Formats: sequence, structure tokens, C-alpha cells
Amino acid sequence: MEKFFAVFCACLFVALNTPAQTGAGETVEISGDVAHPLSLTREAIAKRPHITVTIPEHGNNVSYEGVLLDDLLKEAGAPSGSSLKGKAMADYVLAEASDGYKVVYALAELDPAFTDKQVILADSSGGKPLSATQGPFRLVVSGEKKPARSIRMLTKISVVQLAK
Ligand SMILES: Nc1nc2c(c(=O)[nH]1)N[C@H]1C(S)=C(S)[C@@H](COP(=O)(O)O)O[C@H]1N2
Ligand SMILES: [Mo]
Repeated sequence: MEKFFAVFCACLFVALNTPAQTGAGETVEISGDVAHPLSLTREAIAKRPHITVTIPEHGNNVSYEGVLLDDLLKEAGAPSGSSLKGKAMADYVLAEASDGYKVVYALAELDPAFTDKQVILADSSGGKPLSATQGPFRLVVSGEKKPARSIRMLTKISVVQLAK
């Protein structure tokens, strides 16, 4: 009986200390046609410099804090700045979420050398971690009239080199 109680307590401890299932995992992958694929944890993202992007949502302006996606793509080895030219103009990024939602961006749309629109990998909004239906990560796209490309519950970013 004592043994049963000990096992029961151990199971209860594990159950209570396991985060609620949110669908999206605690990491985001940057892979595909890149030399250095990355797997980024919440902590790894939190440590990096953050900028704020504000987007319209249901008639309200909502601010998100996150890391410039271009910096992460550069670190993974995707062409950026002066190397984003020629065949790489057909390179694109496929973002995928845990609910099956997918969004595509051309690499040039994410590059500050091409555009002043900022795309961030956000991990908070108004200083608070994103909710289970938003996060833990969301790509937030500035300068658009609709928030449809700001993909919530982001799990994976694939770089695709269309023209090899
Ligand atoms: N993962 C995921 N992200 C998503 C969507 C979605 O269905 N799934 N919908 C998009 C759309 S159409 C909008 S308007 C915004 C806000 O979605 P919400 O209105 O469901 O909050 O999220 C965008 N990002
Ligand atoms: Mo939407």
C-alpha cells in the first residue's frame, strides 16, 4: 500500500509539472536549403535583442515583441543583403503552424536591404508570453492591412531554394 502511494504521488508530481498541451512545441526549427539549420528554444529566442512590431487585429492595434526573422535566417545561412540576388531571388520561406496553417514569404520580403516592413519571430505581446492559441511563437508581419500572414503557433520555417 505504501509503495502504491509512493508511485501515485510520483505520477501526480509528473502530471502537475507537465505543461498543458498547447499543440505547438517549445522550439521552432529553421531548416531546408540552409547550411546551418537551427532549432531555437524559448530561452534561446528570449536572450536575443527584441524589437516591437504593431499590427491591426479586429480593429485594434496590437504590439508584439520578437527577433528580426532576417537575423535568424542569416544565421542559418540563407542569402541576405548583398548575397540576395540572381537565382536567390526565387528563394522563399515556408512557415508552418501546429494547426496545419501555412504561409509563404519570398526571402526578399524579409530582408531589410529590400524593405522597411519588419517581420519578427515574436515570443511576447505587451510584455506577456503568447497564449496557447498564439504561441509560443508567432511570425508578425508589419505593413500589411490584414494579419492573415502573421502565422500563430509557429513550429517550422523551411527555406526553399527554387532555382538551384
Ligand atoms: N496558425 C494559424 N495562424 C493564423 C491563422 C490560422 O488559422 N492559424 N489565421 C490567420 C488569420 S486569417 C488572421 S486574421 C490572424 C488572426 O487570427 P484570429 O482572428 O483567429 O486571431 O491570424 C492569422 N494566423
Ligand atoms: Mo483572417
